[in-house]
Amino acid sequence: MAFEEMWRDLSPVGRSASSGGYFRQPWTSAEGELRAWFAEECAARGLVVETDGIGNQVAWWGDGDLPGVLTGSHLDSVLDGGAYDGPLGVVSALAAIDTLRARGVQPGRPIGVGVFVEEEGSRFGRACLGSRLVAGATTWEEARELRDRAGVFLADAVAAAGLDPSAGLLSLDRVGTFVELHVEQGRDLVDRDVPVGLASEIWPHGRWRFDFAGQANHAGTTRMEDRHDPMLTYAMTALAANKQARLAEQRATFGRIAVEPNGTNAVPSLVTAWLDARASSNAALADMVAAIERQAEDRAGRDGTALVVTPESVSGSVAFDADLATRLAGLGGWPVIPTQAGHDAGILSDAGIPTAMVFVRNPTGVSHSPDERAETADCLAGVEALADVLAELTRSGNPA
Ligand code: HGY
Ligand code: MN
Ligand code: MN
Repeated sequence: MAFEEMWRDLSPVGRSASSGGYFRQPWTSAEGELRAWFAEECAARGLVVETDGIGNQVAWWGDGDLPGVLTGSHLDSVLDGGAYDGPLGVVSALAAIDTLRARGVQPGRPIGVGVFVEEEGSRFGRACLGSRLVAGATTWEEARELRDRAGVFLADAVAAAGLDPSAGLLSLDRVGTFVELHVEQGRDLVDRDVPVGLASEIWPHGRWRFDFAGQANHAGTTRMEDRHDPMLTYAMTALAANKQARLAEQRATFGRIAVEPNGTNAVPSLVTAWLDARASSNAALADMVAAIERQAEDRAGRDGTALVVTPESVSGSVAFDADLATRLAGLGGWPVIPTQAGHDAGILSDAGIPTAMVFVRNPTGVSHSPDERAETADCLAGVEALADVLAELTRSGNPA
């Protein structure tokens, strides 16, 4: 089965020998290998790939004037990420085309397979950057100034990857419907004991940079009462965020921190930490982040430190097209469930394109981790489900 062959081909690309996790950051050699792999797989299927100026890719099966159905996902990963988040949607899209062809299906409208770059925002800090640029939710003028942790500008990283942003971006003009297959990042399908589900919504979520400024000083000769220690303000803020999320039954995480000068025997001058916050509604997200900020400010006042909070990548709630979800769920009696994970599907839905997501069961629910898994049988069930969805949306005479 092509799925398993493609999966085997992808498996070693960008994989860490020590952790077994993946480092497939955008515009790096590993991700460049994935872009080439995708082009080869499309060519092997007689599909002509278009690669835009920043590395987004699309290949269409069929032509004609009817709006097409685009499916696909992303190939980049978080730092030390899992194998399935992103690539499962791309491999399944290619395998679903194989399945449709094996079934003898002649789609009544074009089917596209797409790959969006920098979905994770793991290098330049903006989630779904590729799809945001294609959908016009972010402009190239804004994005080109983004810098990675080494200070490399996005424009320079793209050029260094052999791409030319002046070549422009993919067009969504041909896209009537978008369907993204994705490994579930949670345990809903496991608890329901079903291999496949559809998405109802994406929780609002975002990333805020907290800059805690203090006074560098000697770790030994500075009395505790004389310190202005930003590490303390950060530590209390991390505890406050966890408490606020638990009280509100939402999500808050500080997973990334940078300390200056990061010395062992000095009180730091600056601690920068990134809050990832998510909630079941826009209002609940705003309330929780505001409460965390208030507690951080209060603690800064007591520590004699200074705090600046900067929103870096915020996405409002996404309610997927309910009629589309109901129609597609009916194909297999699949449950329709919410997700707290952001996806390119959310960006295209916000751009006004009727969008659906197909989830594949994750036996542990673990994601953004080398331990992320999905059983092959469930992945193959996902391919069959995606083929059913694409057949339904492209059947002659059917609305997309
Ligand atoms: O971070 C997210 O929600 C997604 O996995 N990019
Ligand atoms: Mn992810
Ligand atoms: Mn993803």
